[in-house]
Amino acid sequence: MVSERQGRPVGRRLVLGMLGLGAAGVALGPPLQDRLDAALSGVREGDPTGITGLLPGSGGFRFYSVAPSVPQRTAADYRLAVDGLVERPTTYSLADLQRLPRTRLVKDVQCVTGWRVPRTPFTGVRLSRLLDAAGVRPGAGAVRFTCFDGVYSESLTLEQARRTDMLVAYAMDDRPVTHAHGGPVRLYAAPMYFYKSAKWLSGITVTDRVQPGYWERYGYDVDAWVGKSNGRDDAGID
Ligand SMILES: Nc1nc2c(c(=O)[nH]1)N[C@H]1C(S)=C(S)[C@@H](COP(=O)(O)O)O[C@H]1N2
Ligand SMILES: [Mo]
Repeated sequence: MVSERQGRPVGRRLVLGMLGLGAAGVALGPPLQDRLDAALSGVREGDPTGITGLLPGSGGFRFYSVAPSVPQRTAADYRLAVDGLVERPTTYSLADLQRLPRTRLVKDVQCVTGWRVPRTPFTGVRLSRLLDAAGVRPGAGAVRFTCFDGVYSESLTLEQARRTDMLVAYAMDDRPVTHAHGGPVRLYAAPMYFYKSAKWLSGITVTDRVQPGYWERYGYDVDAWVGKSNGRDDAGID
């Protein structure tokens, strides 16, 4: 279905990760197994990080979801909770987020499997601002992201999360983030492979240490720096 002409071979460590995926599936029982099978149908198309589709007019983006269906959240009913090891747990509406100082970044989006979309603007609030507003408590070391698809999760170290190029984004391509792209609000972890950019973001929880995210349990690097991780340093990614 999806042509992989621009794809690159899946790296050795990713293949090892996929083997782990099969073994984990056996141990975890049928419902998850179904989802893993669905995800693995993506692998057969050369892409291990989810179900992919290339929609007409998608501008080169693929749409990924490890969940079979995802509820819609409107601008009116969307909520983002910031909690965990913080002084002031806070819940934001979309309007609350949009009232905060905004940051627009324009960089290439890059999936770990090799596809890339050049110069894609994302606009939102710096993650560091939300962390500072909540007041991170001593002893915290990481941030965990949860999603209203009920399945996906991601994580960053606190140091990574405080970088100025980590956004809680409500616009992509200078338009509201669409449902297919994880709207109304998704994470945009600009310096990392796109699997870090959790879609349908519903929770930001400050934790003591990193809890590996969805794909990271199956072999992906937690520290997903573009060009420096997932065994692809010498794979020719430019
Ligand atoms: N909630 C959620 N976030 C997710 C994923 C997912 O399956 N579920 N897939 C990740 C992967 S592997 C990629 S490449 C990007 C894809 O974003 P897009 O669908 O907007 O292209 O989202 C990331 N965030
Ligand atoms: Mo991905």
